[in-house]
Amino acid sequence: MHNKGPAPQLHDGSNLRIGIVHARWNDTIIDPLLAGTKAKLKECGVKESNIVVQTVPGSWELPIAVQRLYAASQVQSSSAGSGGSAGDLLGSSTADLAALPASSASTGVFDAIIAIGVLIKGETMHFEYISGSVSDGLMRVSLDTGVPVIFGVLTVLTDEQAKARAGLIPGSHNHGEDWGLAAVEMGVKRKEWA
Ligand code: DLZ
Repeated sequence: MHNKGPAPQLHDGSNLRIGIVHARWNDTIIDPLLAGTKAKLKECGVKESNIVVQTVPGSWELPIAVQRLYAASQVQSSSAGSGGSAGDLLGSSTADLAALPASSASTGVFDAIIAIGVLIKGETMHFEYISGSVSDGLMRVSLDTGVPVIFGVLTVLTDEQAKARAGLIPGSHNHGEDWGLAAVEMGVKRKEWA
């Protein structure tokens, strides 16, 4: 059965700064989800230099990474011009930062952060513990900080279900696109509601 999401809304993301944190588990599913997310951000006008991508080992690490990335952007914003970056404060790998042209890496508080992970149920209770904690953790970070955190975590029972949500099966939809649109809409609305 296919769940119907909301009709896509395109908002103007040209003034937004968006963070993406993704897990590295299940990378064959993560990669197309990340690509779909970024494609929609750009379609909404978000500049490449205003998209900061960080990685963590697995989905369990997503809440702390989102929290630190946001906190780092606040520190960086209040000492603008000091030359640091949110990535430095998060302790990111240079490989992640290398994805951004150093000269164009923007500074400022994130308007929204997208957390991307793929949890596939195995034979043990890992799935249940991680998916519950991660969803609770991401909601908590969002409410505690006031930054919209987009829930880009697939919690699926099979590889097939994951592929069908990453656009990897003919005719299927890439959910990353929805996450990109949601981030822009919530980033714009957050500014309006400030
Ligand atoms: C350990 C684990 C397992 C079994 N499955 C997944 C998964 O399907 N997706 C995912 O993102 N991460 C998984 N992990 C790793 C945990 O999220 C975490 O990175 C480790 O337990 C280290 O804290």
